[in-house]
Amino acid sequence: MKKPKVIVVMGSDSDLPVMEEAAKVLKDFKVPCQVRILSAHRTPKEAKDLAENAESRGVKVVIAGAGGAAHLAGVLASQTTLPVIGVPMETKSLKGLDSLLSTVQMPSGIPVATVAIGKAGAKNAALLAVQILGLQDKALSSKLKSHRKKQANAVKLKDKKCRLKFSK
Ligand code: RP5
Repeated sequence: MKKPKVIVVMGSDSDLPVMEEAAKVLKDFKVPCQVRILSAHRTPKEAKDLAENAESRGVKVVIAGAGGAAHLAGVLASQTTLPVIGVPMETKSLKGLDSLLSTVQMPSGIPVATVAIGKAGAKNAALLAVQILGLQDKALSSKLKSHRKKQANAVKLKDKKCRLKFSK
């Protein structure tokens, strides 16, 4: 297995259906990643160790998803100077607003780049990681540019179909 450049961490296996969207995007871009289940509250020591050792292992970006009292991204960010991207999970009781606020409202000095709640956030977290890695990797950056073009072309096609349908 190649050395991971990105670590995708989540607070529970119940976060997996959302966080695997991040892993899928990284796989599509052929970015080696490691996926872990570690909790800021249930396995704090393991979470701390992971963040402390990530940089020396060659990791460049950490993506952390958690729900409810979502402290995982913040706790990891407190133990490393690598960029940490936080993904708030949607929750039953508060629809993810709890996760969003717990992840985004970091005190000054320890940033967490927080993305949207749920699957869109998980995908964007991975794309943001690719953008960060692309600063030092031209091939990856040009893959990202062609991904954007494909995405735009798909929307243009939908627009064309839509115009045709309603012009009849
Ligand atoms: C958080 O608590 C996890 O990230 C998860 O979103 C939430 C609920 O965890 P489970 O009770 O489903 O394990 O730490």
